[in-house]
Amino acid sequence: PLKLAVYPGSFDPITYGHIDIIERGLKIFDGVIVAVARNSEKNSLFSVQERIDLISEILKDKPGARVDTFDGLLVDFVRQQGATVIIRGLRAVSDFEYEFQLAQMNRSITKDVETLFMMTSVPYSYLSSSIVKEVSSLNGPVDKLVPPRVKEALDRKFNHN
Ligand code: COD
Repeated sequence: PLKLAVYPGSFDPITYGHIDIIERGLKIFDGVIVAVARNSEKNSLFSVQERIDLISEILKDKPGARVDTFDGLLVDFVRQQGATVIIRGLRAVSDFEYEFQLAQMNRSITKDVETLFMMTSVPYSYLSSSIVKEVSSLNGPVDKLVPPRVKEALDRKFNHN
């Protein structure tokens, strides 16, 4: 049977840090479903649809990966998809507390879904969607942090060029 993993998040917007985790996930699993949480719409820069469009553009040359959205409980979505694993990325120690809480809560809901943590790659260890939005809003360089499509979308949001 196919081994499927869900990589959930806000992806507001997707960065090279996320893409690195997706590519590494694809080496372990037959399929990776990048799942944009609908509950992350409030206080977001990009709408869920805009985030999906950017992600599908990036995934089009990655067979095995696809993008979807979910409402409600993550573990319910994971089971609906026939997946058994949630992939999460870990950067600094500061990620640990939140990730630990999320994984424990999901595990208390169901034992059918396992959370797998992947350490960030060194070049992306300081990279987050929030820092990208801040740098871009101040018209700073984000070329090494996000793909060109995402940079264009950020420039449009912040009325640059
Ligand atoms: N390097 C490595 N990993 C990274 C990097 C990087 N540079 N940047 C981000 N990541 C990782 C993050 O650590 C995270 O694991 C993942 O990529 C996605 O990041 P974000 O910031 O887009 O996603 P979050 O943390 O906002 O996602 C939170 C969820 C949407 C997963 C969560 O809110 C959720 O599950 N919501 C659904 C409702 C639910 O089920 N709640 C109960 C669960 S207890």
